[in-house]
Amino acid sequence: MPDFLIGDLKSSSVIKRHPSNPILSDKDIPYEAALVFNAGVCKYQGKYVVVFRNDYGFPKDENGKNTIGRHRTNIGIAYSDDGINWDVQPNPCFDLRSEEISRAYDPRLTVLDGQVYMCFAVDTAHGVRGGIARTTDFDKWEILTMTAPDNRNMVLFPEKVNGKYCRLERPFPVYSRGHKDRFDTWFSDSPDCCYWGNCQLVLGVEDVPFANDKIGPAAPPIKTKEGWLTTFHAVDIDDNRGKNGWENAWKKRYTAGIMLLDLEEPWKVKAMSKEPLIAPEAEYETDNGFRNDVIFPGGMILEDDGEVKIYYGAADTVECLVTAHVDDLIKLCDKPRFEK
Ligand code: BMA
Repeated sequence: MPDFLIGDLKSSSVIKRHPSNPILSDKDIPYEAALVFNAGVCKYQGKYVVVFRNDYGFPKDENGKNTIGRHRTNIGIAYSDDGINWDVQPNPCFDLRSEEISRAYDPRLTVLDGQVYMCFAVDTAHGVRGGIARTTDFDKWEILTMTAPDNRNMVLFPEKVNGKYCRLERPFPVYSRGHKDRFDTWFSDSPDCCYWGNCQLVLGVEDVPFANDKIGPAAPPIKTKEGWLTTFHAVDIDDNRGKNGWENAWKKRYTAGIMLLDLEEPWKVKAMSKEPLIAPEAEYETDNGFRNDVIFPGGMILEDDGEVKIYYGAADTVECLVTAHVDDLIKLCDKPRFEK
């Protein structure tokens, strides 16, 4: 049992769930698909582009229904004119598998200097790694870097800061954090997107009042006058939770938080909200999913009129969208990092 329980959580009143939610699910995919979620989204050459995680090939029960068990993962791609209705391409666009690598997943997209960068997690025989690949056509990908294990949830900033590529990441130390999931959000930068250094702690799990387990980056940051505005995911455990979704006993809840990072020194939290931005409430977030009560943002787009679209995986099963005005999101960030 964690030291303390979090209790009920509500989403902020500044976000609106899109009436078309889920905006992408297995039914939209023209190849084998079961769980379509945790997508990265960007605007590139006049189109919205989504790359999404697709988990498929689950064992079936006697009625042909998917059951929990060994399965596979690939990354699919779709284009859109409005960010809501998607033209899903006939084949997946990224699938890393070898003796060493079992899958790549949880892609996040960033457009930087006219090219598209995709951060992704990789399960390997020797631990979880974070990778960054670059493309201009979503077909040929150049893998630029892979972290040492265990690390994932990497997101790249959309501009270099002081001439360096910048990223947020979530290494997961176990020995030194009491053999528990006490995981935090880190920053590093790089001259070439290959060699990374200047590692700095950004946000500790103890800084987030709605987490009692672990936190990590969510969607790549967007630039505002006030700072880099960015979401993060926060996890709380309650051992009283039991059967939940397909899982026999899923005791975690994933919410999304929001913070503003300094424009020049992006490892510094200028201000943050001490309340969740999105907490699981809608039926597609709380019921009938693979793992219910999971909100996992992977894409954030700032439109010219100030609307922010936040794309998130819901219940590890479908992809959803909330919108908010950028000024309202900035206003939510009203507390210093260390205030309880
Ligand atoms: C994390 C990752 C995410 C997933 C989340 C909730 O550890 O595996 O891909 O959405 O758990 O299951």
